[in-house]
Order: sequence, then structure tokens, then C-alpha cells
Amino acid sequence: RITRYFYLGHHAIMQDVKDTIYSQPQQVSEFRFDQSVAEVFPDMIQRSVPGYSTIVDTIGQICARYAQPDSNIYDLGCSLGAASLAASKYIQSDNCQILAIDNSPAMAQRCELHVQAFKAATPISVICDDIQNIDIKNASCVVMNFTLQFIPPEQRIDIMHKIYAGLNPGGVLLLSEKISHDTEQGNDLVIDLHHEFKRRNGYSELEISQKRTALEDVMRTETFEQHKDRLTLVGFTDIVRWFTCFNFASMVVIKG
Ligand code: GEK
Repeated sequence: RITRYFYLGHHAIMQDVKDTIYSQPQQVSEFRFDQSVAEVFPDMIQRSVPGYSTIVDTIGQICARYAQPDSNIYDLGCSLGAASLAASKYIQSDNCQILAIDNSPAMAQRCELHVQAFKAATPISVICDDIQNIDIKNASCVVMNFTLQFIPPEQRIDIMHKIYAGLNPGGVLLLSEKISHDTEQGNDLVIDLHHEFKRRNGYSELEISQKRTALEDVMRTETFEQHKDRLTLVGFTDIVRWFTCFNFASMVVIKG
């Protein structure tokens, strides 16, 4: 296989490993962010999440808009650091630092390599730990790009309280999630459209159905209303849904 440049968000990575994890029939076990997933992650997320590159690049731009001088930017569930790298590329405010956190050692190790390769303008520190253990303080931006969906639902409220408390006034949470539609008919439609997106990106029926089984108990989606209610409950005053494609949404959630 010839090595080509691969795009992680808008960042060229010299690696092009195709995701074939579910291409053969298998006894499907629960999805984990292990070494085999980390190796194929850029290909996997690009072919699975509609608008991923646009979302990552725009997160960088939004971080630049809200980054306050002398503050922290958190990227919770950073995987290989796509959002951190985009933020680092665009942030102009002085003396900011980006804290990129992931509890998967395989992801955090690879993220560290990417960060070192890009010599980011705003420094990025990669931390391998669970979001539950991380203190959020003096934050102007907190990014959760498709991470909250992997946190058990009953633990989500505490994380949101922690983020709200750690954000400075005028700070933002950048939240992207796979969401369920609140009618069965509408939900079936967005799921079908997403599966067609995956087929058109080369995934077979077998890959789509085995991945779905693997994610069943690990990724628990909620409706936009459920997200909105929780965000409002913890104190956020403005939820700006700036991206939607099928069952994927990105929001800027502002602390007034
Ligand atoms: C991107 N944001 O490319 N603590 C820390 N990390 C966690 C936890 C936890 N409790 N639970 C899951 N993760 C990235 C993409 S992927 C989304 C995010 C996806 C991590 C997990 O290890 C994985 O790397 C990430 O959250 C979710 O912009 O694969 O659909």
C-alpha cells in the first residue's frame, strides 16, 4: 500500500490505514478505543461522520473567536487531537494553552505524535485520563466533539456541572453529538440517510450492521431536547446549533 497524505480534519497526516475492522463476519464484542481503532481512526471517522472535516475546522475557528487571553482550552475525548490542532492553528489570543484529554492510552499516544509533528502555535498538552478526573478551571472553551455520547447517561449531568463551573463568563462549550430524533419515523429516516452515507463511503452492509451492534451499549444517544434541557439546567443561557446533517449535530453553548 502506498502511503499518502491523509487529512485529520484539515491537517495532513502521513498515514492512510483503511478501517476494515468489521469487514469480516465475527463474534462482535463491545466497541473499545483500543490500538486497532486508533490505527484506523482518521479513516473511520472521516467515512462515518458526515461533515467531520467541516466540523473540526469550524471548531478551530469558533475557539479562536472565544479564546480569552491567559485561559485554558479543553478538548475532552480528543482522540488523535484533530480539534486541538484546529484550535491551535486559529487561536490568536496570547498565552492560551490547550489541554487535550483522552482516557484511551492508544489514542493519547498517537495524539502526542501528531501534536509533536505539527509544532502548534498555541501549546497543546496531551493527558491520558478520564474526563471524570480532570479539573476544569479558567476555561474559555471546552470542546466535546462526539465524546459525551460515550459517557454513561447518568454521569453526564455531573460533567456538565463541572464544565459550567470551570468556564469563565463568556466562555463556550463546543458540543457535537450523534442525536436521536424524537419521532420513530423521523429517527428511521435520519438513520437510513446515515447508513446510505456510510455505504457511499465504501462500508458494506456487514460492516455497518456489525459496527452498529458493537456500539449498541457503548454509545447512548439522546434527543436535542434532552441535551438542551440538561444544558439549561446547569445554567447555560444560549445554545446555538450551527451544524446538522442527518443524526449529527454541533452546538456552541454559551455561558452568559
Ligand atoms: C475528534 N473528539 O476527532 N474520558 C476521556 N476520554 C473518553 C472518555 C472518558 N470518560 N470516554 C470516551 N473517551 C475527537 C473524536 S471520539 C468519537 C472523539 C468517535 C474518548 C474515546 O477514547 C475516544 O477517543 C473519544 O472519546 C471519542 O474531534 O469515535 O465517534
